[in-house]
Amino acid sequence: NRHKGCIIWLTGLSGSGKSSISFEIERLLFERNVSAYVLDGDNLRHGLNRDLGFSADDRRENIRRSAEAAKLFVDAGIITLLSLISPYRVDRDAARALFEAGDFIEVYVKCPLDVCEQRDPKGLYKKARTGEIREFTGISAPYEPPLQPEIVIQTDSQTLIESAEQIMQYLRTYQYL
Ligand code: GGZ
Repeated sequence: NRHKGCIIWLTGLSGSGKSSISFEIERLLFERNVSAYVLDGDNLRHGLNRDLGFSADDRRENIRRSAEAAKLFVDAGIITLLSLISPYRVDRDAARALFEAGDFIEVYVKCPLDVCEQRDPKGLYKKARTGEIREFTGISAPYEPPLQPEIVIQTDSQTLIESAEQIMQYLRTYQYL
């Protein structure tokens, strides 16, 4: 049962819900016997990108390598989910350029900064506020929202199931499923 691959690129603030949505979709696709794989920014930074920090240059290189890795999975026909803050528009557009038109699905995981900061699952916002972590996205480093994302998900007002279903619907509409 071979499908055409695509990349679902989830961009948004830390704590916006990118990883949770990715893994929920991976689970839904697995149930349907569709090959899917999640590449998570935080995980990639433990291996492939362990030499990189959070300067604008390092983020660019992080995104470039992650996109190249994702491209291998897409070429293999896998629905690939990549969750990266990817705060700079120019870097996301460079990633998009690696893929065939239509195969790059930019998902803006939209959530107000104060809600992300309230969630603070790893205590990183607290550390960013005290200055213990520098160049933290949303606090001391920029986040440039996508201008024309294929999908916008509002995680402060919709459930995880609704968010995942929104992406599944897109995949059905564009015949990736
Ligand atoms: C942003 C940081 C930082 C700084 C550590 N700024 O929510 P998390 O914790 O689990 O995932 C975030 C991850 C961000 O890595 P990305 O590869 O997605 O970033 S980028 O696309 O901008 O290269 C966050 C944690 O690392 N983290 N320090 N200063 N996020």
